[in-house]
Amino acid sequence: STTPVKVAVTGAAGQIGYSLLFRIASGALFGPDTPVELRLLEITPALKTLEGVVMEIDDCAFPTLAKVEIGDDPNTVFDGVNHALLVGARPRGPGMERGDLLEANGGIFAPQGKALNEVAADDVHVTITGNPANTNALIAMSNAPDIPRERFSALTRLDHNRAISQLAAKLGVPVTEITNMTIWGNHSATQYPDLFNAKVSGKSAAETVNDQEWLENTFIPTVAKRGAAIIEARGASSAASAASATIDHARDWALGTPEGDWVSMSVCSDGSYGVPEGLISSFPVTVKDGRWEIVQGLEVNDFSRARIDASVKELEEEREAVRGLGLI
Ligand code: NAX
Repeated sequence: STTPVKVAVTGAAGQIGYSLLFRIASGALFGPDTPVELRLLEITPALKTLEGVVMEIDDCAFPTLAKVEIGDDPNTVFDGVNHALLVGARPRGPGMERGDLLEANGGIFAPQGKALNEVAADDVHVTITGNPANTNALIAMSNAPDIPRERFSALTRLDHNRAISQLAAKLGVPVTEITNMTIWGNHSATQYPDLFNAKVSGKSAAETVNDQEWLENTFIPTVAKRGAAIIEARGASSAASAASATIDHARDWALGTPEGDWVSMSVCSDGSYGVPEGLISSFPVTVKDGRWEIVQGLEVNDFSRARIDASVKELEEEREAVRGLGLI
């Protein structure tokens, strides 16, 4: 039989965890023939809740689930893990400034980066979902000098999926007709979903839509502010959709992207498209054999350029702030 793939999930007792763990255990990440071992990290006060979640996981009798371990020490939980999904983060509390938020998350992602550096498997792939995801990924990466930088990524796949869904709805086509979508920049309100390189049934999405007013004043803000709209409607932030996107991201990173298409991932910039080297920014990427590559040679028109630059500027400011705090 195959050796189980060890998958760590942090913030496992949270909202996203409650959806994510069951999907991973049921085989949604690596398919029905690959057993998985779950390694679940929580803070000490949440361990009892997590025990309850594990009771429910047990009760599903998932054939693909080999084992579940839980704990509050990253050095134990991350031991030998092949994939780490870092979901747990510190939300912005009342009166918290951005600097406070970055500092609080530095207190989570710096030690978790160090622990992964010490004990994770040599092939570890690290996905950061917890917000501010891009800068948390930068902090984790900077604290794990022995893990290659390309093994850290942050989640912009939810934004990518939202953009596909909005475009398909506008045109009245199935989501399967939409390809080559890109989210550029930061997972924040400044993100830029790009319809100029996206395709609908193989043709330019921007030309098919042929409505710059909709693109600019409806499509972009709807995608960028979707998280707030979900909170407004549901009374809680996106959870099942964020879990689903985390699965899509980790699965495509492990198993590859389809021929002719690409996905959006926030990865360490090599300077492509004028994004300063070392920033964790969202790009169009293809994946083969567990390695991503930024798609090269796409046209970036003036409209796109201005929006990408604005989002990247925000990432640079966040990087300056965490540098100032000594977190990277
Ligand atoms: P919850 O507050 O429901 O759960 C977070 C869990 O993390 C809690 O159980 C908490 O105890 C745990 N935690 C806190 N510090 C920890 C630490 N040091 N080690 C381990 N666990 C720790 O939040 P949830 O709705 O699950 O969202 C989790 C994160 O995802 C948030 O930061 C949220 O902002 C972010 N999101 C990111 C998205 C993305 O697209 N990148 C979209 C969805 C979501 O907003």
